[in-house]
Amino acid sequence: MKLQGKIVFVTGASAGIGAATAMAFAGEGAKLLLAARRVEKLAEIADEARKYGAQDIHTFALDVRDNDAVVAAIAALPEGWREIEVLVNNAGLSRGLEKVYEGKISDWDEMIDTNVKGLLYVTRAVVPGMVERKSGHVINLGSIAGHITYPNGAVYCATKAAEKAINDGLRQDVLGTPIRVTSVDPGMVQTDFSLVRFHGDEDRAGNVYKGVKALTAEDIADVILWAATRPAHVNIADVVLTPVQQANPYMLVRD
Ligand code: 8X3
Repeated sequence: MKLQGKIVFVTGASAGIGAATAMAFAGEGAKLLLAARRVEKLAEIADEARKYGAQDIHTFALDVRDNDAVVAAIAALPEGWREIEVLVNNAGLSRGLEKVYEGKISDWDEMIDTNVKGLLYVTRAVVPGMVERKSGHVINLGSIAGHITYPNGAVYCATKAAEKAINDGLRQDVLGTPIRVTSVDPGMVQTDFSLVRFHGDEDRAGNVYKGVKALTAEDIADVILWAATRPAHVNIADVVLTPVQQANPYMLVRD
């Protein structure tokens, strides 16, 4: 699939995997629809993506947890920006690392509302257009956490297990159309993921990556782009990737 001039919509595009994904598709000459809550960060990402070769860029503020805002944003897309070819459902986060019986309800709400409900809201708003146009590719960000649950991570793992079920279910539901559905499921990626998980505790977040050559946001963007650029008859269902030093959430070898 060639992406020159195609519209690629990335949620959570202001940092990390979302921002790296914007650069990867920019390099293919795509037209980028970039959304995130932080519009100032998004403006910086857009400037950078222009240098990478994006044909055009449209940014807008979006909190995927707000279905009314999602529906309104998609309905308000300007002329020339409505035919979304690739949707990268990247917006997501982890909050807290605690036993279920000690976890913070507000952390759970944030994770479930973003990783599960937000992903569903954006999918529900965008995929009907793909079905109508008989063209499109949904790429969801999963995690190894959706395959194996780890202690103190039950709720985050549950959101990623839900992502896996939604990814598989959507692929079944669009069967008979040319639409493709892919999940990209990383292990340890060095981004702000741990800083967000630990509510800004830099020491704790830094320790997560100590002695490990973790995956980078660019590694993940590379896989997303690879899935999107396979021939139109090829659907990559699921890609699981970890650093070489990590076998699964339990098994990690540090230097
Ligand atoms: C990120 C991977 O194992 O830290 O989703 O949850 S993990």
